[in-house]
Amino acid sequence: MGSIQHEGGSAGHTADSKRKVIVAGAQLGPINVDTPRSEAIQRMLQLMEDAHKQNAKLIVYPEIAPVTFFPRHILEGDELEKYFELEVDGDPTKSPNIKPLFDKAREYKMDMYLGYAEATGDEHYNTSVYYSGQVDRVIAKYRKVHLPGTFEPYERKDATNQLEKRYFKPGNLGFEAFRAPQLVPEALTKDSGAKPNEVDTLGQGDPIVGMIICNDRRWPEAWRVYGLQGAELVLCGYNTTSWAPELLGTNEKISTKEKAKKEALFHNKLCLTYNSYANACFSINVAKCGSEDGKYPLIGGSCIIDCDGDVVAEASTEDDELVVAEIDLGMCRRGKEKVFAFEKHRRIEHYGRIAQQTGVQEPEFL
Ligand code: CDV
Repeated sequence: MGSIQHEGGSAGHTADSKRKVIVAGAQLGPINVDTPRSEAIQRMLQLMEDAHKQNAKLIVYPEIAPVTFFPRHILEGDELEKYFELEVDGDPTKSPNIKPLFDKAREYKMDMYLGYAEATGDEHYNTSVYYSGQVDRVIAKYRKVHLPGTFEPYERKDATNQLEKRYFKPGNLGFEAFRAPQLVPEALTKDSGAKPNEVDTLGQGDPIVGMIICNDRRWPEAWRVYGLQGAELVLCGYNTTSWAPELLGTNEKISTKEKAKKEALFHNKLCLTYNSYANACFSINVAKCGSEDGKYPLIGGSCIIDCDGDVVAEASTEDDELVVAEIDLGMCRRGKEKVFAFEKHRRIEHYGRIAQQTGVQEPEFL
């Protein structure tokens, strides 16, 4: 089944824009505990081939894409380590399991966001990298900052755990935007003598991109840090369970698995559409979904959102599925220069708490 193309959502075609690019989200269906890694990689390669046939220049995969969402299980030793990719010389393109993805992206000259569990000696992170197939180089790495769930497993034996705090360190690379070389034609570069941040060069360099992972998408702070760097495109892979009462809480509204899933899909779209709008950027958001091991439901809902918050394309299944759209990054200028002209309208003297305080401090009692 093909993905849903939304008519209301505009991929933003301005007649003369040079910032159009075809992009793809490669949603993955369930990957079970006993699914061989090579089989999952084969499925990912198939989606990349399909994206190439549709002239996509960028493909985005889910969080921890090539393996089952293992943080739901209690694991140690080799049983845990087997889910991680050990980087050779700090270079993910040489990491044996995921190397075929970089090789194929190089062949297709396709950029790629790849999420994987990263092992660097003693440290473990929930990581994504941005590889440029245009220039054959890893341009940026991001390590998930907001790790949900618990360190200790839940007491109830059949509860669904989310042990990300146990298995990963919080990301230490911040939210650093980067430019994706040659992703659009005729972008301004240093060689031309042009300088960024001048009125007549804004939004004309190589596309400005940011990466987040799953739970990060619920935190406007992450998006705003990218927005403040002029991000035109935010990339997000996710594994979002829809039924885990210990983790997500429960009430009348979400008393059944069906209702809980509906709410999880609603909150997914709410975060993605609002934050894309409020930072005047496009976003490509990609799920690993369906029922892993036949009993752990993950939502689908992979989608491409434009800088007005409209859904441009959306997955229609909970299986391997490509979501494709041509987007026009030139469209971001309106939001960035009008309603969200940060330099004119933000009032940072009132935002101190955001960066100085973690938890809630309620006012004094009356
Ligand atoms: N992998 C995740 O980060 N999942 C979380 C949980 C809380 C469902 C999410 O925010 O989607």
